[in-house]
Amino acid sequence: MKCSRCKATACVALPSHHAGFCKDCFPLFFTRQVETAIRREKMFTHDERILVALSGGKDSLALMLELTLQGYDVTGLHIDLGIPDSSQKARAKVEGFCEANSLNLEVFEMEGWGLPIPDVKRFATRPVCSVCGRLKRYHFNRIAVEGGYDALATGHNLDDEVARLFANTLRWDAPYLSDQGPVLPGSDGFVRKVKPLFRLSEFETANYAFLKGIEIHADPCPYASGASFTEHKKLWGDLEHRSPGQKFQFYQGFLKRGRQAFALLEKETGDPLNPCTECGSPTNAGICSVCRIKAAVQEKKRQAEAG
Ligand code: Q46
Ligand code: ZN
Repeated sequence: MKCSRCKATACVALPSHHAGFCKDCFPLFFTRQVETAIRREKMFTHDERILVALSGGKDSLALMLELTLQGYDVTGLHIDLGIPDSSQKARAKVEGFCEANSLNLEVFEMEGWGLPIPDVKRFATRPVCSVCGRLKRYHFNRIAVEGGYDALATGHNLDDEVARLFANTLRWDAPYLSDQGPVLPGSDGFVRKVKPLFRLSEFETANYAFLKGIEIHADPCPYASGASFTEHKKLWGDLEHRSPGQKFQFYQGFLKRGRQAFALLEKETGDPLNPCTECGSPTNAGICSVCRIKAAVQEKKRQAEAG
């Protein structure tokens, strides 16, 4: 196969685009996709300050590098979850990457905040991943708001978005369906959230990271259950193989025709938000769910230690 751009030997085949690219032209394709996403969805401008959530995986590091190369004002944010071995390794990859590329980085430690994820696993009543995910989103938002950033960018790719959309659709989960998309506008207490990689598949970001020589943290989290999202991704991999371009069409179709209907539905039922009396984050209860989870886990830990 020949490169669609320069006719050299292609190393990345992209059936959904009826194209293939060599190692020099593929990053240009990647750049164009990110540029298109930012422009069409009006994600942010070169005058704005962007906080980029960095887990250490291929997507977040690829995103950070690409936004830097495009001249955006970016700062990385890594949350150290405090999971033995795994968190040290992820953090080392993020720190090494930012140092090598002279990028600004903030690190937030869950242990220092009083709730390392191993405590959540041991003492929370709900599955560790659902609490961990909530805590991460809470801190990403809080740190972005407190730091006066204009937007929070995450490395979600097309496969992540399609798997999530599919799961939400299977449950007809209206609140989640009304909120899903590449841009979530900011509002009181909430920073604007953007996903500049939403046009690119996991395969494409992996190739970009590889061709750019990014060293990634590839080990799965020891607490990951995998379950439904991974299954959905496999299913979609099959569909995409049979009918290239299907994933993107499904997602774009939702954005153009589905999302609005759910947004209208939710507008009428959404509860008003007030600042949490403990931490100041927006909530529709007096004390936000994160402050309640934190207090409950710490209390259970105290009881366990007291014997
Ligand atoms: S949610 Fe669950 Fe992840 Fe948190 S506990 Fe690990 S697997 S890190 S994306
Ligand atoms: Zn709170």
